[in-house]
Amino acid sequence: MQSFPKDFIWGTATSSFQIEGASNEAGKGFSVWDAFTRIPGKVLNGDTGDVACDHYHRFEEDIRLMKQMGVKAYRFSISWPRILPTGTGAVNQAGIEFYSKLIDCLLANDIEPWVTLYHWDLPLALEFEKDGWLGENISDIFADYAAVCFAHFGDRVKNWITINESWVIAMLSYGQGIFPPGRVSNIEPYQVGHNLIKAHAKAVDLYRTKFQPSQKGRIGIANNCDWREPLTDSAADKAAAERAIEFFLGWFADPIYKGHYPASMVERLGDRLPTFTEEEVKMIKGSSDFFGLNHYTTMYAADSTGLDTKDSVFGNGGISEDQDVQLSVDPSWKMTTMNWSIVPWGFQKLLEWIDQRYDHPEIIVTENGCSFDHEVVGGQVNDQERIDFYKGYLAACQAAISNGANVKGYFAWSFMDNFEWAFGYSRRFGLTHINFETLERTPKASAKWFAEFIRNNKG
Ligand code: PNW
Repeated sequence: MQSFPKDFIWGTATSSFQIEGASNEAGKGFSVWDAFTRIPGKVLNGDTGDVACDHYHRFEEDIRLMKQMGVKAYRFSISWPRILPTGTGAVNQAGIEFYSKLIDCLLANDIEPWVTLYHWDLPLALEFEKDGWLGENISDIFADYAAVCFAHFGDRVKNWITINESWVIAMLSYGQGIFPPGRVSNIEPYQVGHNLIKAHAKAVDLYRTKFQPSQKGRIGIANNCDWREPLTDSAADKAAAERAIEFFLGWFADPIYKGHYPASMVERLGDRLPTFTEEEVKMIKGSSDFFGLNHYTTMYAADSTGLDTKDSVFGNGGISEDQDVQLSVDPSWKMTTMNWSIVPWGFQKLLEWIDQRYDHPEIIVTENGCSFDHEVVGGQVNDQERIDFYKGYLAACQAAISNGANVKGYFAWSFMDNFEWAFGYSRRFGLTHINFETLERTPKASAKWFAEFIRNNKG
């Protein structure tokens, strides 16, 4: 494999609810995930985020391990209810102090903080009082919270990500109902998506006008997308695959890079798709300093016009009928324990698709990784499958760069095993193994491999 550019950003990523624990400590308010995990049947084995990886108390040890891994950057998220327990109003000083110490410790170890403002742990009070992401003023409320973070941490944080995976929030929380608030609708996801885009743009506008001139950082958003490969060479299947990616990534990236939703969505959704005012378009267009991408897998896409795909297991959130796309996988593709197929070439194609559609943006891969459930044996975790995954996906990333894609950074998901949402602790994405009973950390073979890879690619 060719080496990566010299200034390439190598990092690992996590999120607050998935690792911190201390869910009811030091003034923190509850989030929608604290509540959702209490509803019987929502999370596998009844797992909660009460302790998680106990990162809140062990962050220094974790940063030591990161340092050993040689990463130059660490992407983590701020828990909104740890900063503002009810979502608005008074600041919880202990929350500010926690993230302040975390940031200082990273910088002292030459690790650049990449901070996500929202990785799904909405303050519960906002769900009760303001209808969460469906609420009319939620985008302003989010921008106010963002400003608190810029004001307290922006002197040291130079890389901001507003929202993690708007698609997941819209589709899994309001389409399929498998994430909080657990709603099932084919209208609400589009309203929520609309509010998320406005929230992102308002936070960016505030950063650019009030903070960026003195703090001189960058701000963007992290969207997720799988690759969709046409099942056959037919024009109908090619159009279906394109449409599927537009409904996935174009939904959120087109407004930011082009100022409007994809035509395929406008045509198919009619008045279920809200519209932006001219003033909003001005604020939204150009509101990302880099293209954050989370990528995990690939599926085939076929045109399913006229077929009932509503109940398909591969439907997108139970509202796949909006797209008329039938998804499938090749049975020869190897799968992770999430049942996500390992298809490195899909990653290359997606990076090149983004490069072309959005006119050569700077791409930061804000998440890529896999779940395999290897345990500790004789003090070691031999996760060869994870090493093979990273080898394949990093080669694909390199190939996209060789073909001209402007990829500038890569964050492995995840630094350590953690709370994998509806799957609880039963899925392991980490480069570091966690024993969830003793909370002992053990770097996996993949962590050593990744460290070596970074070393060899420093140029
Ligand atoms: C992302 N899907 O979630 C998140 O950013 C992480 O918090 C999470 O741990 C990681 O990927 C692995 O799941 C996703 O259904 C959840 O397509 C679901 C989907 C995609 C990403």
